[in-house]
Amino acid sequence: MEDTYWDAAHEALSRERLEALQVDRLRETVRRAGRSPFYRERLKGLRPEDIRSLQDVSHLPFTTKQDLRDAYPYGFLCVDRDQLVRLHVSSGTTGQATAVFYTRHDLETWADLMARCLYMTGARPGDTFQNLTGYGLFTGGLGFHYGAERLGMLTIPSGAGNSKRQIQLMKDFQTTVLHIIPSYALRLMDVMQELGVDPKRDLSLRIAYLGAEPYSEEVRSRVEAFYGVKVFNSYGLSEMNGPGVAFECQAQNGMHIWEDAYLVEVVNPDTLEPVAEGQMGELVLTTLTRHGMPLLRYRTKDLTRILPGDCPCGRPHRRLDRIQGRSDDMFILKGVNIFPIQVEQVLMGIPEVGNNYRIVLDRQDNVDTMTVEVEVTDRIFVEDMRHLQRIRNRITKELKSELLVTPGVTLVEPHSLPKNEGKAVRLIDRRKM
Ligand code: ADP
Ligand code: K
Ligand code: ZN
Repeated sequence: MEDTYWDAAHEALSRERLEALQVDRLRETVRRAGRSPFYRERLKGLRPEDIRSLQDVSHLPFTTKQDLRDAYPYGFLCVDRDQLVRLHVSSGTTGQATAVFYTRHDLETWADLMARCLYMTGARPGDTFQNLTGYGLFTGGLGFHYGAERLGMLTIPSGAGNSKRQIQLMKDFQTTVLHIIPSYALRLMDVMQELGVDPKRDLSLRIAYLGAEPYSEEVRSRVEAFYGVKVFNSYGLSEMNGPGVAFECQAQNGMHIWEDAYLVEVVNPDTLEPVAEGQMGELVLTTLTRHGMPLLRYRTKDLTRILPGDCPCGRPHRRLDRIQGRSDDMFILKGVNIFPIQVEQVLMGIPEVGNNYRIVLDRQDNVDTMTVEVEVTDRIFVEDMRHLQRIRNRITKELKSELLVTPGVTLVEPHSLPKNEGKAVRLIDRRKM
């Protein structure tokens, strides 16, 4: 028991006790939220005592990213300014930034949630943890950092980039656990191959946490096979602290969302009504333990579903399926709805495909076109035209059967597509330019 759980009181309780705790915490959250200018206005008339069951969450207002922008910077604050010890600003992948504030209590509970995630995957004191994500305003850096220290791992705050030094650090300190965003994990793979480093032979890695952007099961397989690690999916967003919202356990089958800290809803993004159990929809989250800036029914725009059934690990916290993307990532081509992740899934399942690709949308003579630019692996002779033609045909055929439209496919040499610091830019939409 002690060895299985970081926080048995919150990880190993019954579903009934968990839900009772949620109701208490929801009531307390409504009380706290009512102190902010934003919710004082939105909650008018609704009293904390009106929350008697989990169903009563339906009486609460939704909160959107736009609400956070409009109330920037302090409109959501529920405590005096002197109670705050940290702020993060969302990286603003899709528009103007928003701020999130933390009290000391909020940082403590966040670090504890993170430690819980890492411990669940088998990380222990004695492990060396290398954090290869950006520090600074991106919550992935400091979020994992404090969780790893809380657990008691030797923590290397190496940050993103500088791949040669990363590899050197892994060697010198026998790094066993990594946190890395998926696109960088793929890129670092190329660098290691160029340098003749074989992680299974030369390094001591055993666990890698991948998250912060959508990636497919095929990328997980590639990373696991190359680095010789188990990959655990990690989900979070700045508005909900950052990482540590949902995390995979050793069953590696969906991410337990910590329901003692977050109240989960999955809704139809058009009607905002709850979807049927197990159906895909927009994830909506309410913070249950936050003091500085509680958020009620925050619309994440992330599309996922609750996986049906219990997890073999026995935790009562329900599991989220892999995030398919944000509703704003979806694009429409010739009337067909497409998520970039569908393209990735096809590409990464084909062995001759390298570790980088991008999708270019354009408009020619008023017709929308889609071209997928694909790096081939080092192992392909780029002079072998017939082989290349076969690969191209296979990619085209598999994409067509997945997407139901036929994209153009351009094969390019290894390492020739632009690389990004931070999250990958996989979709270039020139139709509106
Ligand atoms: P920004 O919104 O500016 O990108 P965040 O760092 O808060 O800043 O990003 C959170 C978002 O990242 C989530 O809402 C989700 O879209 C994406 N994300 C985080 N973790 C994952 C994951 N494991 N799989 C897919 N997408 C993820
Ligand atoms: K992110
Ligand atoms: Zn589990």
